[in-house]
Amino acid sequence: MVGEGVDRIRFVTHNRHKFREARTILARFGLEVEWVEMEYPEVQADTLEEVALFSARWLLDRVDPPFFIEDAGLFIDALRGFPGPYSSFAFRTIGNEGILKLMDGIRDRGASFKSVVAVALDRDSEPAVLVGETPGRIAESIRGGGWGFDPIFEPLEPGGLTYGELGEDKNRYSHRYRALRRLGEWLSKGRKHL
Ligand code: ITT
Repeated sequence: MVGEGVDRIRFVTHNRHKFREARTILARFGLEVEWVEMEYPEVQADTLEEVALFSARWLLDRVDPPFFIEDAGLFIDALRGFPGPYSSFAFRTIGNEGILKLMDGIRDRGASFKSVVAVALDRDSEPAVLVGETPGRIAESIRGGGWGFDPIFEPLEPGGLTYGELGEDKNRYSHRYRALRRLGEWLSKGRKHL
């Protein structure tokens, strides 16, 4: 069955934090991850799924499968899902301080972090899409280290700590963990577990 027996897979990303997290998470499933540090075109679309699928199809002609890419986004309830698919732009422009300013005086701090992984196992089939989502809230202030939005996002579980404060434990609760767990289970046990 396609997918069974894969024990090594490429991750195409220019983000070394993402690569490190993916390597740690997928090692638990006996999968070795090879980093392909490469930029690729990203379409501007309303969903992360569309963005990830477009990029994976483009990469199929340029990178040897099996490989995956990942597109992530922070969706803030009170801002009607903003920045969502525009998270990269929002981080580069207004940053964590800007997000906290937008949330000034807003009591509903609900948010979720979403990860969409597009996996290409061979050249002849359409890439598969796996989604992971972690519900949480936007902290009142910047707390902890990490990268990106880590210091302002508090996952509901384990509660009270930002991704930045969780350190390595982020990889037990994160959106990336939830999406990649599905990839790990699939590749170690076969397509029926998708
Ligand atoms: P790629 O090369 O894989 O596309 P990227 O850095 O462009 O990497 P994304 O578009 O997936 O990453 O992420 C959108 C934004 O969300 C970006 O600014 C990231 O810094 C941030 N982000 C994504 N995952 C995160 C995480 O686990 N913790 C904190 N911030 C994260």
